[in-house]
Amino acid sequence: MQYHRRKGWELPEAQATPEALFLSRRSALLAGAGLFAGVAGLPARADQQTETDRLHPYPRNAAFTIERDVTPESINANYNNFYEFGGTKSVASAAQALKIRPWVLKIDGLVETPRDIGIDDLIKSMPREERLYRHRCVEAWSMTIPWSGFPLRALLDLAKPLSGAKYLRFETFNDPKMAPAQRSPIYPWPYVEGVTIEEAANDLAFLVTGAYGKPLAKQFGAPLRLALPWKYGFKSIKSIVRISFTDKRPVGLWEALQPSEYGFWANVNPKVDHPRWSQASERVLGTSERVPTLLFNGYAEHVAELYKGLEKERLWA
Ligand SMILES: Nc1nc2c(c(=O)[nH]1)N[C@H]1C(S)=C(S)[C@@H](COP(=O)(O)O)O[C@H]1N2
Ligand SMILES: [Mo]
Repeated sequence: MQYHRRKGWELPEAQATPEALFLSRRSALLAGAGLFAGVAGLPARADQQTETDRLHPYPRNAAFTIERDVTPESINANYNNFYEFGGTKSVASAAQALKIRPWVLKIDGLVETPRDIGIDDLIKSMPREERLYRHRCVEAWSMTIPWSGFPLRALLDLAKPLSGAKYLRFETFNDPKMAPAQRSPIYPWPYVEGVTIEEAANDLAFLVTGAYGKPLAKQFGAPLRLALPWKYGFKSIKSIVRISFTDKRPVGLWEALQPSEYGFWANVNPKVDHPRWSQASERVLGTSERVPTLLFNGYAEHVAELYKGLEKERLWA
């Protein structure tokens, strides 16, 4: 994050849709319409056609709608942070190299029964819904996305943590052949993030398997990513392969790299600036607006309670 500051004239609107992205959208649309199975002569794209694609769209949960306009998909899908595929915002095309099947999620550590579960079996067994969420990057830009997925709490119910489990530690794939930027020795790969078990059980904590009513595009962190909308975006780890229950506070990739700037809690607070820039306001992607940033990114009523008694912690960065 700290290595590339976007210039004012690098408008995301000016970026063309990469061909690979266009193709994956098109095949997702065809799959959604149930056309793929019956059409002869189409190239096999096993990578993009999955057992659970047809479950989209998930039913909208009206409890999580918001007043802001949804960020147009073409803008969101072409302005991403996914450092495994490069250090700019234009990684959508490179991220098409991400292989999303087979994909196995490992659940281990302090749980009743550690297990490996295939992503489609997981998706089929979870209570699926769509939610509109705000997303606030620590770099002071924001967007609004219709995420599809299931509450992280449902995964807690599946995992059955033991009483000693205090934290969840999430890990992204580590495959420099597939994701060449993982050859960079600057970053302590794989990408890691963590939350407390209380945060994981909060209503807002959401595991994402789709966006815009479709299976998750690769650059959004397919096939499974986190959405923690009251925290800065770097906490919302992409392309998760492992969730470990532990008694030790996990150290995230950014915290390991730059502990003076990025910490464990990373809750959004307009009054606590980043050491190198203000967090008071944010640029809304897809518009020319700058709007005031809200405490807990506007989600205080859901999460403020979690931090009572923790005032001595560095809760805001
Ligand atoms: N594995 C992984 N997860 C990640 C990142 C990343 O580089 N790698 N970037 C984070 C940051 S800084 C942000 S703002 C969001 C961006 O999500 P988006 O590209 O869907 O907007 O993903 C987060 N999760
Ligand atoms: Mo971010």
